[in-house]
Amino acid sequence: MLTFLKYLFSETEYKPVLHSFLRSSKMAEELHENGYIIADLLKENEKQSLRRSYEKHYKERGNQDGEFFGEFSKDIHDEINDILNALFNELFYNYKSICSAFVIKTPGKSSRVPFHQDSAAIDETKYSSLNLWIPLQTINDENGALHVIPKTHKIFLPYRSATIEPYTSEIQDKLTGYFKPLYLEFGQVLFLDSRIFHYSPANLSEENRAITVCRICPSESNLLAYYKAKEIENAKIEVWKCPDDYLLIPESHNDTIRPQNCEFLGYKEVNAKPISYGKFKSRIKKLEIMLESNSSPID
Ligand SMILES: O=C(O)CCC(=O)C(=O)O
Repeated sequence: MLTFLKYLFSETEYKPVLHSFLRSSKMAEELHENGYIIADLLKENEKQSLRRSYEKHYKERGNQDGEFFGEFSKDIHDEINDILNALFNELFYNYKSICSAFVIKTPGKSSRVPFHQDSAAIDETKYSSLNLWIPLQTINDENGALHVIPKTHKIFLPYRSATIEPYTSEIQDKLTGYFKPLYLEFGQVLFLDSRIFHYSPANLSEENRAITVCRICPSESNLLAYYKAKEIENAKIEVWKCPDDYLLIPESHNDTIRPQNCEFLGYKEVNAKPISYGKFKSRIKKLEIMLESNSSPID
């Protein structure tokens, strides 16, 4: 009964956990505070090797209107991790790299990536994961710069997936004027807590925009997938434990179906309703998040 009442009425305010696997406590604190860091860390030969690897693995799809998609495979993952092995060891300890891939925006309007927070891949009540985002050419206003609202990684529900209504669905239209574009040079490294509110406009340049993306987690965390059945009214969130190479296999790419070849761990009885605009405003005040407007101020 108590659990049921808690489920109906409570709205837990989750707090991000420090990224435990970063060797530099200064970096961990900066990431924890702002949700991202940009750093110059790669040697010229590492940048060029990533670019060559992308060119080798990229397969033209021929969509004239543009597209955003990933080139994923175990081979690509291993090749990227070989190139970045020295960097990973310099930056991380007690970590695992669960998916390294290339993501590509081909020129055209349909390459836009809408406002979202990434799906959760681990238990975020205990751990935080990190994305490295490394552009393989300069990022500018034309080719689809990643846009973020700094510090918004602190406003999240740990249970995020394609089948769970986004926590931000009621507020995102009101936040369009607060995004900051991140302009990176070829081979700079963006450390991203991908709970941060983010989107990227379409690539309207003439060339593909290609990125190396690596997802890093604490070594002791289990790779998880959350699933909510559409066909069941008030369905509970199912928790599935996935093999560590799950994101590298084709089965994982359809995240609108129940996870395949994973172990069912149980249900989460939580209030997974989207955050209201009123609640969002009181949360940012409490967290001292200053939204920097590039259009009209928040009312
Ligand atoms: O690369 C981009 O522009 C957007 C990436 C992104 O939002 C994602 O992969 O979740």
